[in-house]
Amino acid sequence: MNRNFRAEFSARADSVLCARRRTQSISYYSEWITISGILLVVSFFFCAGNVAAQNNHRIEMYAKKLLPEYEYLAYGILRHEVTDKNGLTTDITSRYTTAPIIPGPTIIMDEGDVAEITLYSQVPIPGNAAHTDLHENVSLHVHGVHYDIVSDGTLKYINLFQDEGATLVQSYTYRWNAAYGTAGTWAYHDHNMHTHNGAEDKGLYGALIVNPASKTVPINQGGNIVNVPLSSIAKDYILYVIDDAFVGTEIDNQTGQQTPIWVNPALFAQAGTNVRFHLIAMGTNFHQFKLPGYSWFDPVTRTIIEEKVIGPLEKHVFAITTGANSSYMDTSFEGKAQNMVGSFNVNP
Ligand SMILES: [Cu+2]
Repeated sequence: MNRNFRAEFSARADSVLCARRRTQSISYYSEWITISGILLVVSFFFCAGNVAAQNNHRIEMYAKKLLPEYEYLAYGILRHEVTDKNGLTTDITSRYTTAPIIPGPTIIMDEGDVAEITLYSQVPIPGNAAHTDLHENVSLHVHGVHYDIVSDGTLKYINLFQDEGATLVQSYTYRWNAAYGTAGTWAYHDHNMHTHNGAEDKGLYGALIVNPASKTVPINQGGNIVNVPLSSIAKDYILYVIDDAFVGTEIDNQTGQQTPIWVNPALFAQAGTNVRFHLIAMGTNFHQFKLPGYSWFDPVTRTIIEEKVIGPLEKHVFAITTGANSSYMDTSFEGKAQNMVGSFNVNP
């Protein structure tokens, strides 16, 4: 209800603004053909950009045990439909594997999009004597984007309002607003299961990518920072950096297909293409990330770097143009001790 209102409101606001700009430019037309022509073109592009940006996502997810015999828990996707501003709906469920995965499914939105996500609990698995509490909560708590208090995904103990999670007998629906200014890569995770901080450490975590409305990505090209089109990013690698390993998902942007690649995965790319890394740290350790032979743009210091220290709950997103084979690694004392390294294979 609230979401529909907001979507409709902003759709109207956009069309009013766009109409006003066009009227303005048309009134100039009689006097200065050139100026009005420029204004018309500019306003058309501005409006066209707004029209393209705002999508409505309807997502159904579940949480369950990764495998019946494991203690690990994981999120999976049941359905993901996207309706654009023209009312055209696309079902993109087939981009995901149907099995539960760690990290959980990567949810990709554009800056300006809204999402409605219904979570179902399949934890505990019926018949498993170890966990049979029908009231056990599992939730989605997200960072970075906007939401109302009912979509915090925490327990009443924390939010002082209500338990915001799914149980075995009841689903829960969250609304996320990837408002302008929220572009970035963000964590989502459970906040309710077993403890008041959730079962994140058992595998209930995933990533949300909010792609910028500018549709560009900064990249280091021979020491210069160049903004390349987002559409030129051939692959996205999600690498959760946990205390003793990298845990990953690979996204092929030509098909949108998401493939779980698990622990310290081998990454593959074609030479001369642009790829983007999304590192999200979880746990308590500090990590020193390196990809020898490569340097990249650091959005925080706005300099070109070749290593990055990532602490608990921090994230680091960067894009590179692929050249030679390499390995990504955590070169901190702890990272070396745990052999936190994976190959980066570039096919010529
Ligand atoms: Cu969190």
